[in-house]
Amino acid sequence: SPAPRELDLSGCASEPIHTPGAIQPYGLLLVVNPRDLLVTARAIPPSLDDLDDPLDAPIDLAFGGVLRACQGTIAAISTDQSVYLGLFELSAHGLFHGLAHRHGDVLLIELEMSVSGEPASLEELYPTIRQFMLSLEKADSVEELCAMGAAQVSELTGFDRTLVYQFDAAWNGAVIAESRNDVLPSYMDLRFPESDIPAQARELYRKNRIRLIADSTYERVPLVRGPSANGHAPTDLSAATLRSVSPVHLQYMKNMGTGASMSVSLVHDGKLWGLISCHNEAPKQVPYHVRTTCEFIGQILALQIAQKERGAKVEERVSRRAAQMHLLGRMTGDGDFVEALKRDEDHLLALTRATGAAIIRREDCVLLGDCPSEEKVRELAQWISAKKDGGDTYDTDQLTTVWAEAGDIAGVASGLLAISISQLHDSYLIWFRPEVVRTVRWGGDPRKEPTDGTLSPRKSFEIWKETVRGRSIPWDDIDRDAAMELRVAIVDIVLRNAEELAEVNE
Ligand code: BLA
Repeated sequence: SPAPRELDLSGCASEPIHTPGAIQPYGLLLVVNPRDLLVTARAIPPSLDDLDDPLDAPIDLAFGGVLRACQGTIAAISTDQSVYLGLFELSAHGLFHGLAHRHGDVLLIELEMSVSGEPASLEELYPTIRQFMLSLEKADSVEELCAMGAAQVSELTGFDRTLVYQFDAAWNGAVIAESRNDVLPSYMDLRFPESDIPAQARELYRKNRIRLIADSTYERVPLVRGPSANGHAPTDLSAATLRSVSPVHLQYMKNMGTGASMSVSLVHDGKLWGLISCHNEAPKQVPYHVRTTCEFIGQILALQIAQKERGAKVEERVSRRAAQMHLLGRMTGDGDFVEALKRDEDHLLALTRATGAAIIRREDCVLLGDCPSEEKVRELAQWISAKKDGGDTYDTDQLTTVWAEAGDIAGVASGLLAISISQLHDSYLIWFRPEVVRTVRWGGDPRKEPTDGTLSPRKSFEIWKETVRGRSIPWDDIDRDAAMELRVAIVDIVLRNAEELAEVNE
């Protein structure tokens, strides 16, 4: 299919990639009726076309009866189950891995070409898995875990570049770890828009945890149906290893100079967290047992990531609490809380992970770190006062879309988190966060990418920048809780000071 010249991304998520009606040519596929075990459709690549056509025959007769011995196993497969059938010899074509998947009323049987010199069994790879599990205990952070995962998959497979790709809350992604040789450029730290891996692809990858595109220039092998499949719905190839992939994605691969790619899903709590994504300049077929090992490594990694993230959240709350303690210490030691906060800018910003803060109290307007101008901040305080409807806090991660007067302050103040600090006057403490794009650098080497605006990582990066324009990193519950706790302390101190003052005046 031709390269899309203009990037109309609206259709991306509606391509039915689970029913491509074709396979990749590194094996063959039979579609079988689970009730009578008749072959209702088949896809056989030209390299294997001297084999007898099994269409509309019982599978025990296919290819000289190689599948006869496992007929019972095949018949017993329950729905949504995948089973490894073993190795099968197809006349002069050598050994093939047999895989069977049952989905609803359809059985898929794949015979995938083996690779010369490949590991003979999963047991052979077990020591590697064990070693990997042990080494993960030494990782201190999610990034370190991912770097170890990338290194391990790279060592097992020999891909030119192996990276870990993490999704954010809006399904944009970032490369957070990488292991590579010098054949392909580095993608470390690069950001990509949601549309690069559209929703239906993410949903498929959540369920089917690994996929291999062995040669991005392959000729798709059409699925041919016999008369018994006439009028049936298109065959769902979600579970098939050989599923032919989206032509849009194949174009993307060609544009970025990759001849082969493999990706392993990182899923936890039923959610796609990210991918281990591997690229090779030349075509590359990863042997079945090596792929299964990578899939296992992906599962171990995802579990460890989940555990680290939970730990990191606890640590984050502790560090906010420490900042809060510093601020409280100062405020109780100082007669005026504004003066106290002014003198501890670092902790005030660390409290909510902000880059700027403003305190507005009647005539006072104190600006700390990166803030809009005083005039703008005063206007903003008035807008917040009208906006928050009696609540004590207000926050947004896209000020320019909610406040028409925001003008050109998005750079320093795309995000704001405000607390009201007086019951009587419009007094506020407002924290600011900058536009996300400011916090990110483009680290890629554009040499190998087309400059005509067609699909490529560089183009994607441009699209990503558009999707996050005017947005900051969103505020989370840890930020909000820290802000609210400071508010309680301030109101308390102000109240106490007022009472003391009243006593003095009596
Ligand atoms: C699939 N897109 C993918 C996959 C990746 C990416 C990793 C999974 C398939 C694979 O393993 O190769 C994206 N690859 C990346 C990114 C990097 C990378 C971000 O190396 C960066 C390091 N893709 C587009 C656009 C569309 C699109 C604009 O860029 C929409 C029209 C579609 N991508 C698309 C589709 C799939 C896909 C449809 C699914 C392919 C399939 O499984 O059939």
